[in-house]
Amino acid sequence: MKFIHVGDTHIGQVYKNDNRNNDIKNAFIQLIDYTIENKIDFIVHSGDLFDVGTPPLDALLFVTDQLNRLKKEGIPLFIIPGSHDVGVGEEESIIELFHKNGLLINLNSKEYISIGERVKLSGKTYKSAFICGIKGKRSRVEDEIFKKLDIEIDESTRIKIFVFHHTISFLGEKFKDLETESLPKGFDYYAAGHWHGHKENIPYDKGIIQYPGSLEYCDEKEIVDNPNRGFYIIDYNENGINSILYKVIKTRNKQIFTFNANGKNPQDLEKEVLDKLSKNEGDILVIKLDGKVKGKSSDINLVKIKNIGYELGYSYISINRSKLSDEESPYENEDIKNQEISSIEEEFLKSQGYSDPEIRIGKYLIESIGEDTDKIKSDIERMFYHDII
Ligand SMILES: [Mn+2]
Repeated sequence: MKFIHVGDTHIGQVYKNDNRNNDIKNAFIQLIDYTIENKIDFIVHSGDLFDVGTPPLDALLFVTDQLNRLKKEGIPLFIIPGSHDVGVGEEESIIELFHKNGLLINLNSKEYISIGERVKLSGKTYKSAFICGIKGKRSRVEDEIFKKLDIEIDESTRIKIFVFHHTISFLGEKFKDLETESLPKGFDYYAAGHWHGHKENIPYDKGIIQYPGSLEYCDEKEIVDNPNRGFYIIDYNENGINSILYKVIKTRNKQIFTFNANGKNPQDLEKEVLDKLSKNEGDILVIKLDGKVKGKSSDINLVKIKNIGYELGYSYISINRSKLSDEESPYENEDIKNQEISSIEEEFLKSQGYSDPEIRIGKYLIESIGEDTDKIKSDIERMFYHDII
C-alpha cells in the first residue's frame, strides 16, 4: 500500500504575479495527476493547503475541482489545518468547510479531538494505517496541547502516522516553535509541515520525522535556496514502512544572477544587468545586487529592467538590493561609513529601544519602499503567520 505525504501547497495569491500563482496551482494538479495515475491509496497533507484563511473564490473553486477528482477515484485526503489555513482572529478553519462537504478529512474536526483538562485525540484508521494530528498554531495555546495529549492509537494497524505543522527544535533554535521532544511517542511516520525546505529521515522515538517542504516556491528566498520541490511516496506493508521516495515536481527554469556594484556607476550597473538577460520561454529571473555603487543606488532604473525582462519572456522577475549600498555615504562618521546600510538601520532602531521583532518589521518596510502596497501587506501577513515577527 502507498500513501503520499505533501504539505504547504499554499493555493491562493502568494504572488502579485498571475504566472506564479498559476504555477502553484499547476504543482497541485501534478500532485493529483500522480496520485490518480499511480493508484495511491491516500494522501496525508501536513497543513497550509491555502495561502490565507479566507482564500479568493478562484482558489476555493480550484481546490474543490481537484479534490472532487480524488473523490471520484475513492482516494481520501487526510489533513490538519496549517497556520495559514486559519484567518486572523478566527477559531474555525476553511479546511472544516471542505470536511463538512466531504471533500477531505480534517483530523482536527470535533469528531477527532476533544479539548478539556487533557486533549483527547482519536484519529482515523484507513487501509491498515492509523492517522491523527494536531493543527498548526495561530497562538501559543497550541504549544500547550502537546503537553496534555492523550492519543488512542489503533495498535492493530501496520503503520502509525502523526501529522503536525510546526518547526521543531531539531531544525535549529532560531526558527523553532516546538521542542522536538514535545512530539508524542509511538508513531512510525511523523508527517511534518510549516518548514518550507525539505528534510527527511529525522529519527524520533521508533519512527522518522519528514518535512516535504512547500510544493512550489513561495517567495524569492525559496526560489534561490531550494533546489527542487515535491512530495514523498511511502510504501508500507505488514512489516511497516517498506520504502520512501521523494518525487520531484516540474517547476520553471530559474536564472539567478548576482552583480557586484563596486566601482560602477548606476548606468553601468544597469547596462551590465540588461546585457545578461536573454530571450526565453517563461523562466524565473532573480537579480541580486550587492556592493557599493558609485553615486546613488536609487538611480538604477529597476522598472526599466523589469519591463525589458518581461518583454524577453521571463514569467516572474525579482530584484534584490538589500546588500547594495552607496559609495558616497551621507554620514561623516568613518565607523558608519564602513558599514552596510542595513546594519546602520539596525543599530539606529536598537538605539531607539525597539525590540527584535519590531526591528525586523522596520527593516523590511525600509527595504520595501516603492514596492507594491498589496505585496507589502501580504508579506507582513506572512511574517506574522510564520511567527517571524
Ligand atoms: Mn507554509
